[in-house]
Amino acid sequence: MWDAIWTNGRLATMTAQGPGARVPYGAIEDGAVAVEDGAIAWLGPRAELPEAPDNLAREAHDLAGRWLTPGLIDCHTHLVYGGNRAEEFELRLEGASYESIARAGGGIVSTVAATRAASEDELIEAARPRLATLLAEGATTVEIKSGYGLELETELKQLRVARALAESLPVAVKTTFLGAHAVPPEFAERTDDYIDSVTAMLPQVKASGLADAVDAFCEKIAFSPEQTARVFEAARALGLPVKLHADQLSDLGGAALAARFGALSADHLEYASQAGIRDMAGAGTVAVLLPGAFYFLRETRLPPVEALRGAGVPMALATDCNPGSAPVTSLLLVLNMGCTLFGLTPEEALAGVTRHAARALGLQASHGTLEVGKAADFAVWDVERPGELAYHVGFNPLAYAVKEGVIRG
Ligand code: DI6
Ligand code: FE
Repeated sequence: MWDAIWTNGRLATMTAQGPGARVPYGAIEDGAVAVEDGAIAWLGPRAELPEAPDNLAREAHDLAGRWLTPGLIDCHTHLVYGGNRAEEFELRLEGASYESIARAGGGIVSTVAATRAASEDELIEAARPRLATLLAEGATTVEIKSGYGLELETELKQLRVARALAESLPVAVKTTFLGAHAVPPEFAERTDDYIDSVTAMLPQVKASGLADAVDAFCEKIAFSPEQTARVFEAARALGLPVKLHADQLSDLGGAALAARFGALSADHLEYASQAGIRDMAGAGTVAVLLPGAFYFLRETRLPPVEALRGAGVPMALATDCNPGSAPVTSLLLVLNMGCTLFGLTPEEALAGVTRHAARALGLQASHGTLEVGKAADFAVWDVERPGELAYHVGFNPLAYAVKEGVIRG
């Protein structure tokens, strides 16, 4: 007896269904999925079930023709932070420059101050509704970065909050240490010294067990490729996987740098070069595209989607949820933006928040597709076709989600 079975649904497995004959969305019409111990135990056309569903599982659920997809994965967020930047948004729309706001103590430094000042409980309470909003649209795994502490104690506080959120909500959280996010005020004009301090934090971050990966912001307004490489070398020495905010505002060779270190992902990539894309393809580095930041910053330079597609680089999509450049908590909106702004197909967009998002977190063996042996993380949708998930704007067709075999309330 399996623990539970879902029948009478249409399955978007997001796998390649057999060589040659590519089936869109890896779809199985009139499918069934069985679950045992939180993992997928059986999956296929209902007609191939050996017996009636009631004889096969302790619980039988009727999907009534709805679509079932892998649970959604948001593989790039900064959703643990203090305060917000709505006031900065208003000032900018009244004509204030980013620089004048920063000089007046606004910008990223204001989020750092608010995050340092907040208690762990305050950060949990601030982040919980943002995370809950992602869950309400079918997210079952979310990555959360630090990077608003910029000193060890607060960075660890952010990572503890990320872990605590996973305890209090039915979601898996992967954490990323982003000490190299910005230069804190106490290191103004001493960027190299701050990088020394980040590499000195890394052994303690590793020992804490609070970080699953290490990220950095390689950009003119943040850290150079050389400074980023120093962080990555220290991470590699500790056996921590790396990811990179790369080529968002200018081409600093971030894509190639990420590939050189075998990064799980290179994220943003609006200015990535052809050579960088080729290196990513060779290294198996996932491109994480972030249309919410592109939209909110009113950028015009599009990421090289055609070149990424041509090179066979897997493309993930994520919210980049953060208070400065992407106050976004909707993966469904990101699906839509991935299509309307970046030219992805709805199928590519859905793969970007399932299969490829899992790979961007190193979870491709256990998450991201509907396959026997993988985690039983599903989203059940009231839609006629899976492309509808990218089509609606501001409408949520989620019926319910399942996390490790358990229906989420
Ligand atoms: N890229 C960005 O655009 C943001 N962080 C990052 O790595 C900005 C974050 C902020 O302004 O708070
Ligand atoms: Fe980011």
